[in-house]
Amino acid sequence: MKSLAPTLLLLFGCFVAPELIEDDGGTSLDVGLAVDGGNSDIGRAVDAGTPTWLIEPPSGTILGAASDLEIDTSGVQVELLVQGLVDTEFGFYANDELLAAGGTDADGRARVTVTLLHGRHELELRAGTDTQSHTLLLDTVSPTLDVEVESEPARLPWLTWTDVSDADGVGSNDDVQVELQINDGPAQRIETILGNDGGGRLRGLNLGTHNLRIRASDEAGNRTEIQRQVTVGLLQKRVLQRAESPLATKPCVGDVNGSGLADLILVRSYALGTITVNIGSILAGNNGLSTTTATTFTLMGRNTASCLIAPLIDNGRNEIVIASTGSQNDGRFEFLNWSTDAGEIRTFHVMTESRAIDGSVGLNMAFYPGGLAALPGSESVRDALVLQTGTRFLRFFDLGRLNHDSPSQVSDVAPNSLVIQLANNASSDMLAVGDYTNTEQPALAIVDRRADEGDGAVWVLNSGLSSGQSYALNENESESPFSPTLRGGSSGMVGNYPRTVRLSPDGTDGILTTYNNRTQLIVHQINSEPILLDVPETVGLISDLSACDLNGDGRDEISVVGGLRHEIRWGDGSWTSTPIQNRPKYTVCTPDIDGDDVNDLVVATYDNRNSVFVLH
Ligand SMILES: [Ca+2]
Ligand SMILES: [Ca+2]
Ligand SMILES: [Ca+2]
Ligand SMILES: [Ca+2]
Repeated sequence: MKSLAPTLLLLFGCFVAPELIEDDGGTSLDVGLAVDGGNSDIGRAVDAGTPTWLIEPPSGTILGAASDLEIDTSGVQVELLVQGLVDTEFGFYANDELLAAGGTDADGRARVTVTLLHGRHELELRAGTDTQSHTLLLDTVSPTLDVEVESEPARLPWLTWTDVSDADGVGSNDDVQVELQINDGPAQRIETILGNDGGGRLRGLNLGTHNLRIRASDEAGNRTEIQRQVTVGLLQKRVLQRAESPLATKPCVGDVNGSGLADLILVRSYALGTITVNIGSILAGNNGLSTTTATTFTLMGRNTASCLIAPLIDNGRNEIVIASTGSQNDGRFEFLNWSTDAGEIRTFHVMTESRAIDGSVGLNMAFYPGGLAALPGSESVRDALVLQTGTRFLRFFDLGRLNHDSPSQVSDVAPNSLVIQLANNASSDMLAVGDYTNTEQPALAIVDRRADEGDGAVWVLNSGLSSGQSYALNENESESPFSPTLRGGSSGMVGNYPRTVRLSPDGTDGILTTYNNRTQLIVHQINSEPILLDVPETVGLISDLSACDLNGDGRDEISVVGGLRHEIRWGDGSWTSTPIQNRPKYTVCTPDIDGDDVNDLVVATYDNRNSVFVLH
């Protein structure tokens, strides 16, 4: 394509600002090609014995930047290809003024050039007694376009485009296509990316600054381009608390006060002489995290082991479950209904059975929707609260039990519950819930890195189990359905900190764990080869993982903390380190905590203030 735009500026002056013009060799409607090389024949129609002249480009054509036009300083030169009577002289006139003259050859063909300005041109071909009108529209004016973008760093920066018009008197005012190109990616129709409302939020961008080109093109190919930049950022806030003792458990998150925003629960342990006191605190989600002050509540158990937030009661919000050891080897699960007034926090609790095989609480708790089969006389599966009681047992606790007054017991006599014996001792985090089997029903993954003599195995349960039964996970193939669904196959292939991860928006969930002695990651998916993910060495030995979509594109980001620092793996596979480097310990993905409709991250450290940060 010839360099049209700069010459047009000479011809017509500054009809658009120079920085908005781009010459990038875009698509060209090459009107000159119709008879180039003499091979094609534009033909000669005969209508009732009257010769009709064929002219290219045809009458009504809109010519512009997309056409292969010859330009000089006196106007836009348009080459017309003519076919009619042989060896005949002709001329093109506008208002009786001769614009171009020529003569056809022995094949009846000729080429002439007319010089035109922007606008509609009613031409007339005169050849002997033949006359024929011919309209050409020349559009050298680019469309209008205005673009605004979010100026502050944001996770999903917004972009609006307005004033899209081509009201230049030639052709349609509205036939304008707007495209968006992000960095070096392909240009796409902006509506495909941001919808039809003239604005939207840019998804799938990693941390950092991104270059945007927004181009409006009219039907003649004239373009207006605007360049903008947006910056994707994570804001970091430190949670303010009255006390600074170490966290007793990994933080847990969920909307416990019904505000629609997730809340953050932290449990810390304090030594008072020989007594350990557990204090819970809540940072209520709030718009923009304008407050990061946490309020506290008291817990009864001795040593807190784990924390879970789940919809246990049908009240449109979540409850808090805290598992802790009690006195005399009794474990204890406390269920808290949050209230803004600490004195009105309603607490249920259940005890594990003293001196029995399942007498202590473990780390593992999970909310497993549909984990319990329907009771006789009912068709509804029931949601299960999965609690680790004892080193080798999981109990599916029936939530209806929460209507009973505490204390009650989690034991063999707990109504409508069931017990699963694990293949090995469970001394670490081993449960995850997700859509691993591509069914409507969420599945429970029990991830045991000790199974198969250290190769590791995963049991995936995806249908409700019957109340009152005892089950045992078995490593042998023959004992379906309680044999492993996935096996590591070699040492280190099934690791620690199992989490649910979705690597592509239309895939199924995978199970993410550490790999290779906690220095790398692996994703297991049923019926697929595992996917290895290299972790930057700067992380050190991995101490916790979480996964969720942080930039709104349906691909989960993975948050990794290790002995040395905190890094995020973006959905496209690139890594970004955050400023948190002082002994990061836990990382938790949380549903939106600050009101921007995007998931957020919590990172807790063992620094000298036991800091907890929210990255939002
Ligand atoms: Ca135009
Ligand atoms: Ca809330
Ligand atoms: Ca993502
Ligand atoms: Ca958010």
